[in-house]
Amino acid sequence: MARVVIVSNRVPVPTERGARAGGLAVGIADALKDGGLWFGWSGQISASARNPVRKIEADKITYATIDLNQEDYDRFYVGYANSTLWPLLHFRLGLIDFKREDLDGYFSVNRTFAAALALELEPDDIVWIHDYHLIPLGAELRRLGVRNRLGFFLHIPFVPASLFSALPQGEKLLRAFLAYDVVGLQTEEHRRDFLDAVKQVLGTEPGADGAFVTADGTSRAIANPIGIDARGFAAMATKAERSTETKRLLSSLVGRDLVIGVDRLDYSKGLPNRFAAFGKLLHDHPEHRQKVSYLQVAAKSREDVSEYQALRRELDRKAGNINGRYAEFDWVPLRYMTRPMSRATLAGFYRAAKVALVTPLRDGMNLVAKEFIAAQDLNDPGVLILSRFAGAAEDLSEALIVNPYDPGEITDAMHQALTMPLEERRDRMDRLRARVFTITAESYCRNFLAALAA
Ligand code: ADQ
Repeated sequence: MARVVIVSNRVPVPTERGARAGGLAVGIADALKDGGLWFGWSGQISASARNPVRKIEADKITYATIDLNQEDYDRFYVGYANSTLWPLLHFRLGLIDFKREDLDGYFSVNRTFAAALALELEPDDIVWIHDYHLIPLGAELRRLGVRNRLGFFLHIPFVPASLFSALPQGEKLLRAFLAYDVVGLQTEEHRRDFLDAVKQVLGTEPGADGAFVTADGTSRAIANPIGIDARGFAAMATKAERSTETKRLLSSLVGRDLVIGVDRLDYSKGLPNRFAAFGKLLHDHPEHRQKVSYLQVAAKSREDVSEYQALRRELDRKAGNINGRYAEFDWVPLRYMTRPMSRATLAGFYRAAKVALVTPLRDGMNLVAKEFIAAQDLNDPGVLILSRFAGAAEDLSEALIVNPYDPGEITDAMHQALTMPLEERRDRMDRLRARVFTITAESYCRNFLAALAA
């Protein structure tokens, strides 16, 4: 069987496994269950950057990483990837901070990755590249003569062609997708928008099956939603029910209902609107005062990007306002933390929660929604409130679906969830679980690799 090579910006080298927030690593690890190579940035910034590949072997997997230098990091990662592509592909044109030197840095780091990776490849390897940091990597590998099967998966949304056309030199980026044999997107909507952009910007007419002819052959765009290891997560949640952390949380609630939110601290996640919705719940429905506690875990992320610093100040202020207005000496309505938590601790907290708030303004998929579902106890399950703009909503229609741009909708859904009869909660959760246990990390990896091998 051909060796699988995974490429992602960050590599979860075993020593730091589980240490950081981010769904990508957990979802794609399954592709390497029979061993293989995982290649990418070490997460280190070193002066002598672009130094040779460093390798660590563990569980039949070779982890191969390279460092970036400060300038690479600023232009490629902070600049183009996170200050141009991330806001663009989350429909936030106003937050784009485009610089030509960032674009150059982005392509240059992709060339460096390609040069280092090409030396590691064997002729039969199947290469699967992940996410928006590395879109041009396939084309750079082809330029070096690499003939292997090359696949790419975009973890974040794609935008309609009219939005995409705002990207300076967008044609150059879009053309880079054509080097791949398979381009994977999270949902049918993202796939349609991608094919539409290919057609409008490049004038290449895709076939009904998502195939389009390129200079090097044929590419195909597929929708392949990512999932989680639902069984594993459910088992972790059941075990965590008896953990010290869950016990401490429950005793601090003294019988109150728990509303939970878990996100990276990111403007795509819709946190200010969520806080506003909770404030409105306490205002409009005084019967919930002192009866619920909302725990928001918002792990700090991309602190070098100024937009994230501004968001953090905004949330600090909003959390202070809510607590200042509604807290009692023995009740804090909003518990807001920016420290990350271990997955096991979170699993226990999801199981303890009556309501989960997953209300991004845009999200490729959103794995927190799926983790919350997998963690529930069917005897007394919680209720998921889910934004219609999360990729997960395409499949999880039995959640309470809201438009997060209207905090009032989130408020109404919270009230409905907090007062929902057990029978209805069970019925909804039963159906949601069927989806989450069918579309898993395993099925996601299997489907993509099958499409790539075909
Ligand atoms: P993210 O934007 O990081 O991922 P998400 O899908 O929710 O978003 O994955 C987050 C992962 O990190 C989950 O496994 C979650 O448990 C963990 N996590 C989140 N917040 C945490 C916190 N505060 N503390 C500890 N752990 C935390 C991107 C895309 C998503 C897409 C994934 C995978 O933006 O849309 O679902 O990739 O494709």
